[in-house]
Amino acid sequence: MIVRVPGVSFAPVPVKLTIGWIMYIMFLRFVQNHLLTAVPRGTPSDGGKMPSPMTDSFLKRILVSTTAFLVFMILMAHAATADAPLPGGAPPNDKPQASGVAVESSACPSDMRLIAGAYCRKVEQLCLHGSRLVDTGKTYTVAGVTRPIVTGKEYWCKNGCVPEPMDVCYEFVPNHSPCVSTKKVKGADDSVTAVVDEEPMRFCMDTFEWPNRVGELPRVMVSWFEAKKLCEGQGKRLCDDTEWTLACEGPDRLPYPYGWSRDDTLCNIDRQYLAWNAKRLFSNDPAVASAELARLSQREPIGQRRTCVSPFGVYDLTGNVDEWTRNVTGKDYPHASAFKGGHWVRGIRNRCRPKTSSHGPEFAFYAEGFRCCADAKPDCGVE
Ligand SMILES: [Ca+2]
Repeated sequence: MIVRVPGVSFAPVPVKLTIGWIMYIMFLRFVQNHLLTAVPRGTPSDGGKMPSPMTDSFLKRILVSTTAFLVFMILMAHAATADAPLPGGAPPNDKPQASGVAVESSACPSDMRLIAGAYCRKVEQLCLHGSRLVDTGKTYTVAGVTRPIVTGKEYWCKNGCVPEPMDVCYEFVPNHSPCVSTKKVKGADDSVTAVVDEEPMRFCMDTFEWPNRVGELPRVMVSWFEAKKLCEGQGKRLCDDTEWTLACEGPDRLPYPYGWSRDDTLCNIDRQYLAWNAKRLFSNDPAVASAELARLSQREPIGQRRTCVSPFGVYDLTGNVDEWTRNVTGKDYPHASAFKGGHWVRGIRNRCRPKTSSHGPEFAFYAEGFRCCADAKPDCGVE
């Protein structure tokens, strides 16, 4: 990890070189105009005694030139090293956050991120390859190689989460996620025009899964009702599924928070399914239930995986634990509750767009958790 000191920025190397040269030339000019000309020279009035070239003026020129050269070399050395990575370099998978997106703001509490942007109702994302492919009959050319464009029908964990080949897209057409027109506007002349359906949003989201404290395990076995109550106890609320999507995909509407291709090294996803025992998991004996939960759990402590971060700086949105949201896009049908992001088991959604709304708000399970959102403070023009 490269440590940056807040408030301190370093100019690019070419700028530093230019500054170094300018300072060097200015320094020489200064020496020439003020120091060297001030050196007393011998005149006939002083008896015609000229200073020796090896003593006064000449030695001072040598001294000044050497000093200026050393200053120049110091500046060049700084230019060459200021942007170099720290010894050892960045650790594997330590992906920097997307640039140009404000992730810290006085509009939100310190443990939340500001999410500000436009949520698109429907996007077009084309899957290049995944499991259970459906050929669209179209082709796509990358680096001179033409390949068929296929789409993947999304499958979620079925039949009691029996592991089976899931329909997962591993690679999307990069940089292709246009907002598709879904709304029609009727004109004065009764003409109908399709318009892009975008909704501006500005809100705060917990940086991590609940309890949003680094080092602790994210909470599971919590119903939608309980999650809602816990958020409200902190003056927050559950996130809408639309808010969750925007926080995950960022302004570029990425399929995954980290990019266009699925990567099981960046987030806690695609781990092996373990058969669960209902009697033990829901036992009235807390010790038995706790032991079964511990056996099943493959969740990671909060803040451990620095690579699973969205363009807005929110962590572990896809994977680790599935997250309760308000089912806004489904207009509370069939339930007011919806899961977003998927959990650690192989083949689960783990993308920004899909949701699961088939579980009612009483549902609580071993890989299901939540995080909270809140309204942002008014924008005063300073963030
Ligand atoms: Ca998650």
